[in-house]
Amino acid sequence: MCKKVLSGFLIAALFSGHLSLAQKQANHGTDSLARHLDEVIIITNKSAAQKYEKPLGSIESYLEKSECVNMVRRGAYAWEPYVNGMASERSVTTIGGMRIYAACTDKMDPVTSYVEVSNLSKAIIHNGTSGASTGSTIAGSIDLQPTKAGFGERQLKGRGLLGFESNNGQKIVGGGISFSQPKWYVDVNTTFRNAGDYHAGGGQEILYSQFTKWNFAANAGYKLGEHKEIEASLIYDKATNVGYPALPMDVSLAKAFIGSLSYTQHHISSTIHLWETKIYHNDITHKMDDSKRPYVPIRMDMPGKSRTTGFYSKLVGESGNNHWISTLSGHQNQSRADMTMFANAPGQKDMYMLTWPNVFTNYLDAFVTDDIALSEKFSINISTGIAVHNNVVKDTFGLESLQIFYPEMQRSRTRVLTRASIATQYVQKNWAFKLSVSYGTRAPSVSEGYGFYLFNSFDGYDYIGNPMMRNEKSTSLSAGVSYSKGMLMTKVSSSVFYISDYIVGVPNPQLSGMTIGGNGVKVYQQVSWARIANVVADVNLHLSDNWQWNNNFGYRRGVAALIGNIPFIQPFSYSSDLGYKYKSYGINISMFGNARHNLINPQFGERNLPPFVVFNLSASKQFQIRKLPLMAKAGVENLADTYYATFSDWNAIPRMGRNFYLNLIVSFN
Ligand SMILES: [Cu+2]
Repeated sequence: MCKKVLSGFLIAALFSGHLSLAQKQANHGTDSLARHLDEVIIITNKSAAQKYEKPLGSIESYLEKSECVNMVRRGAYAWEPYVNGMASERSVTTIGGMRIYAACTDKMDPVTSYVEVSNLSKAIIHNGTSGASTGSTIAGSIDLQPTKAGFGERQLKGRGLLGFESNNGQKIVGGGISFSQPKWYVDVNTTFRNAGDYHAGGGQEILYSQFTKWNFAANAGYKLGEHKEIEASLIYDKATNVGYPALPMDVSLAKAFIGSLSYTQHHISSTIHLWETKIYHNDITHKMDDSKRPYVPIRMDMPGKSRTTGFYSKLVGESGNNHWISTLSGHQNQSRADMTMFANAPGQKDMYMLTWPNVFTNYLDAFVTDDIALSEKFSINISTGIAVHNNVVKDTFGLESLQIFYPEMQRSRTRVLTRASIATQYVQKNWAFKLSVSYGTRAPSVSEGYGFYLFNSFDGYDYIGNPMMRNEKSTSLSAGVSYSKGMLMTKVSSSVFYISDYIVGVPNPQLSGMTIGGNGVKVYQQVSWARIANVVADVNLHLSDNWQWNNNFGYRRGVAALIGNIPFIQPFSYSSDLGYKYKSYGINISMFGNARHNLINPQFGERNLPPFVVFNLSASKQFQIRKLPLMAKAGVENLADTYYATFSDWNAIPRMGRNFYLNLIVSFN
């Protein structure tokens, strides 16, 4: 049945003309096939020609434009990336190749929440396991690449940012300065955001949706020799008073320190072009807070902590028609979270639980990828990786608590994770075809393996981890075809993931819940299979030098044994964007919409959602003020002030209503 729907959709997508808000950027910078298979989202565009983007939008709003990423929202801040319809446990997100583990048991702080658009140059999204150099994965990986000044001509550059949004009174202030020399460089940048509650379409105030975020980043590099350099980087990010309207708790503090030191050597030999080694450390602090909520059944304190120390060492080379990259990487993470429930009545005892029992993850990974150009038109990419993954429950009280459910559980568990993929690409005149098969495995996450009574406010269950689970495995097939001629550029691609030993929470009626008013307890189990299919299509028309019309369509379908429909799966969605530019002016009108969300799973708290469509409008102008270039962009989002919620909105909290914004970027060289 699914097949029929998909092929019907493919035909419909090929021959109709809807539109896209998204500006997709294929990476044409290299002839390597692996690069062709990636999706690259440009974040800091130095030419400021970002006519389709809100330049000072959040990093989440940039990622949301990717065809394989959906963002699950629990409020106005820190959205969770779902790659190919799968939750963040099934993908790997890195910042400059660094592994970071979130510190919140309720997913309030995905890795993407600790960076700012001003310190990122681009996001590289790998589909499935091809190109997954950063670790074993099922769904794919996202690598956020930091901006840095780099070595070069002696030059001092600066940038100032100013933004305002009417709907939630968001104020954005930032700036950066960089200095380059042939032998060294240094740059710093900072961004501050402060927002109040937002208002849904129609004017309803969404209480507890405020946030304050301060981000600081710095990079420095020094050339030890003509082809040898060392670089250091630092990101400090601090969010305070963050409301999560879809959850019963807020966050008083989410803080990250992310630092690295790297050594790079170029032109080592005729076959080895580059050797790069990085060591890194990051420290994440997370404090949840319910003190702002007027009524809660019981007051709770739930702090979490995550620390990761790691390295990677990468060799890039070429021999004959082979372009290869080999990566050795490793890290150690420590995740700990606890919960204190304060007694309501005097004389009662407070209750204390370790929700993440000080779990250490030790991980060592080897990965090789090779692009082979078999002819001018035909190329093949082969990649394979193997990792050793070990978990140790350091806290004895936590271990004993879990052993009540799993008496045979050991303190330490080691597993081997493998992955491999083969991809081919054939280019003929205006056509390009690609086909890939990949296999990937993953270990259960800290929550899935060792979580202890983690409340999920969507389905109302307390979740208990299961340390006895096997690896989750996935085989995926993906195919794509693109055609471009004259003003037309069109692309259709599809992927299907067959997952075995799929990890999911299953109700256990024998256990009683901890959360007052909850529905009971779910224990993580493995069901025999799950299938997720994705189809995306683009139809882009370069109508003239002044006019560009982009259209994008997407559809996913996910089903698993025992549970039926997988939650948070995107229904048919479409977007369209018509842009006009003339000299230093730009105007843009865009729309996006979803069909009815009715392939839902009520057991996971999902509800039927009506279809919607929203419209946006923007205008930009490049000024020159005393020789300083100033980019101004003003716009309105959700023009008709439509009230709507999408499949990816936790507890179906409505999205933002009409919002006017103004972004100003001034630069000097
Ligand atoms: Cu949290």
